[in-house]
Amino acid sequence: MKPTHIEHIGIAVKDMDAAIAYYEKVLGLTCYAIEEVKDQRVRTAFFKVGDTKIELLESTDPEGPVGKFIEKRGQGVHHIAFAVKGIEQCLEAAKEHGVSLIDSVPRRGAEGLDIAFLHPKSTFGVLTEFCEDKKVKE
Ligand code: CMX
Repeated sequence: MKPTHIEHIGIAVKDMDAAIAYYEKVLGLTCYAIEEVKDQRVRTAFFKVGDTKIELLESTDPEGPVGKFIEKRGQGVHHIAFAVKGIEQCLEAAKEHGVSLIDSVPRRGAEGLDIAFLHPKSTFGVLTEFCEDKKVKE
């Protein structure tokens, strides 16, 4: 397995509108999409920086993953997502190396990508995501 690039960096924020204003006004980026991912109990906002995106994450439920993260650890970098090809095989390879999988089967994430998370306890403290855009053909 070799990721092609960092697909996005997920950043947990308490106030999405205030965070969007910072990324637009201070960094000069443009928010091109806002999307709620209901099963993850988050609202997301996206910015492009070259091939990589910044994904802001605002919790819609204090008991959801981002709500709990902010409660326990505060705002900040929540996860790093690698773009991969053949996400199922990448998960299998990670598992063979002893990595604990949060998602053993990919599921549908924001922007229609197939996504799966690896547990931060087995990835040196960084919640790690694999992403594959199956709409993109070789
Ligand atoms: N990065 C690093 N460590 C994290 C973490 C994160 N994002 N979230 C939790 N942890 C740590 C906790 O601090 C805790 O560490 P300690 O035991 O040292 O205190 C440990 O992981 C276990 O945490 P927990 O509170 O017992 O477990 P949670 O119920 O909070 O679950 C996790 C943690 C990662 C398994 C869960 O958040 C998860 O399944 N995440 C994947 C899905 C997700 O994050 N969705 C939101 C984004 C969706 C999107 O991008 O669209």
